[in-house]
Amino acid sequence: MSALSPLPPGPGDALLIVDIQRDFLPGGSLAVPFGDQVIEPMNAWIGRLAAQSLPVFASRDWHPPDHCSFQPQGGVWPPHCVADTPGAAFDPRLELPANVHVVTKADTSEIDAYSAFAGTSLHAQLQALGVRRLFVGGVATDYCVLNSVLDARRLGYEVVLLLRAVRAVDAQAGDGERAVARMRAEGALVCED
Ligand code: VGL
Ligand code: ZN
Repeated sequence: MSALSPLPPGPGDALLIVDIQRDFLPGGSLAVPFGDQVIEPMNAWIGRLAAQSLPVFASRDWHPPDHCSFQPQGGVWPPHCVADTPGAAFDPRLELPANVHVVTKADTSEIDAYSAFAGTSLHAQLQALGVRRLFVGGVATDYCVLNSVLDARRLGYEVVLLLRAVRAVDAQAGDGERAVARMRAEGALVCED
C-alpha cells in the first residue's frame, strides 16, 4: 500500500457523495439523525473539487416498491428511496455540478446493496478517469458510507473520509464511531475539515 498523498485535492482525485437523498434526511422515511448537517460541508467539498474540474460522483439508493430490504417484504428498513419518488431525489440543497456522475444502486427487488460499488459501474468509471483517491462523505456512516469505503480500499483506492460530511443511523449507540474506526483500520484517512 502506498503512502497517502497530501490532503489538498488534485489530479487523480474524485469526490464520492453517498446517498444524500431526501428519505435519509430529517423528514424522510428513513431519516438519519442530523443528516441534513452534511449538506453544508459537502457543498464546500463540491466547490473545492469542481474548482479544479475534478470528477464528482453521487450515489443513490434506488429501490423498487417491493424491495427486499423493506419491512413489508421481511426486511429491516421502512420503505425508502423508491425509484422515481420524491423521497429518492437528491436533497435540493445539495449543489451538485451539472456534470455529476450519478451512480444508481440496489435497483432490483431481490438484492440489497449498501456499497456504491456493488453491482454498479463505479469502479470502471473511476478507472477510465484515472482516479486513484476518493474523498467520501454522505449517509449513512454505518451503512452505505462504510461499505463503499471498504470496497474502495479493497479495490486499491486511497480514501479520505470527510468526517464533517457524514452522519450515522446509530441503530445501536456507537455504530457510527465503530464504523469510522473500521474505515481507519482499513487505511482510510480521516479528514476533520
Ligand atoms: C442505507 C439503509 C438502507 C444507506 C441504504 O444509504 O446508508 N441505509 N439503505
Ligand atoms: Zn436502501
